[in-house]
Amino acid sequence: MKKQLDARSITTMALLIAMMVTLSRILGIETQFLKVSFTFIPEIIMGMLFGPIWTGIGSVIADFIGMSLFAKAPFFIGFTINAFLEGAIYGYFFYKKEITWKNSIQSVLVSTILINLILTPLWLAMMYHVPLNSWVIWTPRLIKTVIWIPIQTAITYFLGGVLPYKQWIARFNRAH
Ligand code: FOL
Repeated sequence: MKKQLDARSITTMALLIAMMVTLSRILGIETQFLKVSFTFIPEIIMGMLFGPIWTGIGSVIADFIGMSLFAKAPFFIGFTINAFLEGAIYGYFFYKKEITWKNSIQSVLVSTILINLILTPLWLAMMYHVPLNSWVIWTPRLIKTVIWIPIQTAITYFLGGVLPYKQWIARFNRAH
């Protein structure tokens, strides 16, 4: 029984990682200084099912696979740290939890502030040797942030309505 569950977990992780790679590298928009994608959707699902540590690890694996298959820029470790933290954030807010407006908004605000407004500007300044207050870092980023916060919050909350998380939680309780 335990073995079977592990096999299913690995298969589910692999599928979600493949979705992350596809959404971020093929269906995502990437410029030198900004990325826009729906990668957070499989990350939230992974977060609900597997928790912060495994979602962090899964996101790092997706970053490695995506960079080795579709690199458009040299590898930079800062974005691997982003991947881990972003996965961990969704795991923290959604592991075995119901998705509500409250945790949807919280997860979007924490990831936006920490990842998009603090760490990514630092990584971009380091990677491209531009000053941290440079307009190329902030102008597109602030525009995206204002537009993206309501979009990401609404999609996150909507996911809570379509995903059968009650069945998943019941399954956890039966398995443990
Ligand atoms: N190195 C690694 N390890 N992974 C990458 O995806 C990567 N990508 C680039 C260079 N080195 C990499 C290409 N350049 C953003 C913009 C350009 C860019 C990398 C990142 C960026 O602005 N990212 C997001 C948030 C962070 C994220 O999702 O990782 C953003 O705030 O828009």
